[in-house]
Amino acid sequence: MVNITIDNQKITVPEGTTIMEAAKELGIPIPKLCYLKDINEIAACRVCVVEMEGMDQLITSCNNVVKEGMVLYTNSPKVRADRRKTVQLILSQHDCKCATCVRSGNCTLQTVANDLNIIDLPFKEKLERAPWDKTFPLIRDSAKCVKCMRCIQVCDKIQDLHIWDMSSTGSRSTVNVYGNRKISEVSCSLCGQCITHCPVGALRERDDTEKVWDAIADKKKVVVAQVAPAVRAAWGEALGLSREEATIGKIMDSLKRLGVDYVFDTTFSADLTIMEEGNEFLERFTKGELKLRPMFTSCCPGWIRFIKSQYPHLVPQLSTAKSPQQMFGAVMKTYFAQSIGVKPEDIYTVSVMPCVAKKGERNMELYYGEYAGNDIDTVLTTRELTRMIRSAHIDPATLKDRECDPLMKEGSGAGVIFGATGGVMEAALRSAHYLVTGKNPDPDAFKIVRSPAFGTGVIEAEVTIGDAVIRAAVVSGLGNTRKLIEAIEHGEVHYDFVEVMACPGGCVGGGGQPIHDGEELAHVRGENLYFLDKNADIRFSHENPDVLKLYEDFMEKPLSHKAHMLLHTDHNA
Ligand code: HC0
Ligand code: SF4
Repeated sequence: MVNITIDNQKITVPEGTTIMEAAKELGIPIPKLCYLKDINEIAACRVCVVEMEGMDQLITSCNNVVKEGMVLYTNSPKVRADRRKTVQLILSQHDCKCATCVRSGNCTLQTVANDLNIIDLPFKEKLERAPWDKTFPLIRDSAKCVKCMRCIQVCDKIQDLHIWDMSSTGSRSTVNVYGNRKISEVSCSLCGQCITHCPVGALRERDDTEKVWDAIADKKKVVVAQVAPAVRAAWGEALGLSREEATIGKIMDSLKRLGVDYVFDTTFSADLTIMEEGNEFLERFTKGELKLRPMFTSCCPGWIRFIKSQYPHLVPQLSTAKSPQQMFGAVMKTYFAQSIGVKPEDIYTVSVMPCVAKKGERNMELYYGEYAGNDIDTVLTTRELTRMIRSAHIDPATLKDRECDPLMKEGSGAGVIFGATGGVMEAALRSAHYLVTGKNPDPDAFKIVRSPAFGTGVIEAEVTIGDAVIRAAVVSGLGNTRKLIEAIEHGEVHYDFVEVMACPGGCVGGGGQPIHDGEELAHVRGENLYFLDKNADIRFSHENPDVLKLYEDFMEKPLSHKAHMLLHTDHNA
């Protein structure tokens, strides 16, 4: 143990503790901009400097560890002057148009500057303006980049994709797509983890809210929305609602108040996905198509982009099932459109997702007799939904619980847990058990595939269903995924069915979710989804009455010709 003094308070902490961590234990939050535990500990911003007795130079507190007898000051005149100057210099290279920034009110630089009471900028403004393709789902504004390197480190260390890099040297050094390429030319998975780890507004999703406002205003369009499982676990964070208050029913109410005509829950089509993908798996499994083992899940578009660019030879091993988002779009423009007597082209489908990659996935084409457009017309992230609610001046406290519209009203608890890593696998195993044995298992029989630490590694399970043993694996985060695939390729591990989600912890930790700088909330949000599943009336996808009715009245049966046309896709195309 090490004894030190910080701001005249004594504390004893274990060896190896950083000064910043020791101060935090004393209730002294040292301001920081670039630091991210275990990811970015490079002390690039120097905002976290402290003064050490007996030393002239200030030291950074995020990457220096305590030494016996240290006497430190976190807020001395020297520290304050230095920190102010550092932040003023950063601000001189940052486009400070806070009123038009998506991160205003949720920006670490803004908070640090406000806390230091900086109201004048003595340095000349020097902004970097690099071109960017504004049609791409991920937008970078170079004039806002503070060169903290978090995007580079998250993409390197967590996602193992290396999209971002430093370019130029010295005072001109900056961040850009590696090799100064265009973002659309490189293998960006669109997971959006760089966005959720950016401390400012330099990275964001393409804003598509105006497209939805236009569709709502268009009298010819029937606007039909769906809301993904993981959105319910996070949307209230940005609106000051507690987890208990922020129900899915209130999202439905808010969408209706925005002017959306019909509202649905993606858990309906998550159940539909289980019917298609579960049957597809059992077919591949029992036919013993060894070269197609393992079968990989196909619902995460970040993962689909990853496998296509990094391991194209494995693409045939993907399930052909479309994701729940896409399946729902196809069902809305056919079965649902027919039921309300509207042509597919007059249906405008909107999805609210925790995800940036879904904005790319939405382009999937829909054929219904002839080409009928895209399954989905516009994808909004959870953050965009909360911005629409705010811009419509809806007071969140006035929202009421509202049910989904008829025909596709129900969703099971199995569909809800899709939003957390392991959820798709667990839902699939619950229904596979029924399909094979004709009996329901205990709904929690397969909870072994839940991740105890949400996205820190691979979960493996051997599950017995009837006479068969299924070797399952669940992974989230693309760095973890790469390791798993290498192990599969080298014959070190053998699986029948593998679930992959690009974002650590699954969609609950998605790149479109509300941002809490430096705080990873996938775990808390995931627990929320498991709580909802535990308390759901229906816990098996194959018991969703609206899904069964869809098969009876329209889709015939899982894997029917119609189901193949509308609910499956060729990933090689
Ligand atoms: Fe997900 Fe999904 S679980 S990918 O993370 O499968 O985005 O929440 O909507 O489509 O259901 C995201 C979340 C979905 C889809 C579902 C799947
Ligand atoms: Fe999108 Fe979810 Fe995949 Fe992340 S894990 S890329 S949020 S679908």
